[in-house]
Amino acid sequence: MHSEHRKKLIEALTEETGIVWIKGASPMNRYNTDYEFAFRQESNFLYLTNCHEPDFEVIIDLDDQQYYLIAPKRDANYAVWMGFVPEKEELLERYKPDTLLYSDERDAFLKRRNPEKVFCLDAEQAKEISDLGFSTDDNLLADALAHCRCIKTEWECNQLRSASAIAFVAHTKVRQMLKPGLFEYELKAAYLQEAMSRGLLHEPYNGIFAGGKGSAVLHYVDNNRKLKDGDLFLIDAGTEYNGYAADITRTYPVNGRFTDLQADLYEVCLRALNNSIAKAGPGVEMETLHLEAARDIVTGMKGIGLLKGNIDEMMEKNIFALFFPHGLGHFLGLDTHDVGGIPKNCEPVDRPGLKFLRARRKLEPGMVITIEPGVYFIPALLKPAFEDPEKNPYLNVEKLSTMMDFGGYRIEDNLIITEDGVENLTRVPKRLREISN
Ligand SMILES: [Mn+2]
Repeated sequence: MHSEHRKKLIEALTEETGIVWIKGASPMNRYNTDYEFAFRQESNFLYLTNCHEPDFEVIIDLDDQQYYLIAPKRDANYAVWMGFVPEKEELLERYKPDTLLYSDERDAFLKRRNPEKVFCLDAEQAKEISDLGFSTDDNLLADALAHCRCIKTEWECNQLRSASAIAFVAHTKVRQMLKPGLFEYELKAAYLQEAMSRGLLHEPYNGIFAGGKGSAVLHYVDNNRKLKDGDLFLIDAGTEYNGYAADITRTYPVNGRFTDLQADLYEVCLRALNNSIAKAGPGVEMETLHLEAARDIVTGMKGIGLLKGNIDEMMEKNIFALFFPHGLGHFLGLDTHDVGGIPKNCEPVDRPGLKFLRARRKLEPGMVITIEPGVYFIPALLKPAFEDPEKNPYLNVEKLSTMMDFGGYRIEDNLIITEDGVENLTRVPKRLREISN
């Protein structure tokens, strides 16, 4: 599986001569203390090696396709404090490099090999090699890896399926527990219990467990408030399986039953999601999906009397971005906001709502994306809009002014783009009758 990833990279750099060198991640500490964060390998390094251990390096020779893994030379002191130091045979068996080197052998190896060019991930890593007197390139490699990583292999799709399957169990647990009076962190604890007790020790991102007005804060992570009867509850939480992420959001009524207005708005958000999923597939542009979802939201909100006026005009004047200020979705993989979403030659857009779209390209089979429309009532956006003569005519100010603590909705599924459409990885229920009594 990882040999396939290395092969893809060699193919992507087929015009080039020399070697790829990447330094994997080192442990990270909390400020200047000896408290060490849980180790998570850097994603490009993980992609090429499946090595979850700190302080390793990799060399891939573009000329003869040899794969070298460079292990840190550890001393007895390390074994005493940090744990088991594998023997050379164990490392060969575990990672199957063509050659295993130790860190103290690296410079001599590079001198012997004397590559025409060394391809590095970034300027900082390149400096370590150029200081040794070799010619480096820190431009091509990151793009080549993004090119490889954005089309998933079947093995990668299976990791993503497993991540989604466990996230399903954890999301279900939270939905079943939800009731007024609980603290947001109790739900987070229950979620993590389900994931961690299945061996998933890493979160792919800091989960959002937000009741009431916190649900309208896009990256709310305080998770410390008490849930109130009648409020919305938004959970945006994933799992990481062999490094691959699930990223799932649901919005529920805290007390198990939406009010009529809450239910109507839920349906607006859900319709935008369902329509986007129905339209997604090879050849479709993410920007088109985004604007069509925005149109669904504006149309739905007009239908329930929160907006008024001509839909085309509201689209033109970016009224949608007052309620849906983030991107419709992003690539998903080893990183939650995975690489490859925005091609290098892509012109930046400054349009509200679209400028945060993290995937702006034509979809192809093997790409994995999230679709996550949202409808939020954010005082920081709405209050100035009430006073803005360009926007005010489209807003039902009287009604919207009463909704400053209403919160918001986001519903998010994970999709694999297939030859003829999509495979939806997310099974967490989302129909109104499944989540509200
Ligand atoms: Mn997401």
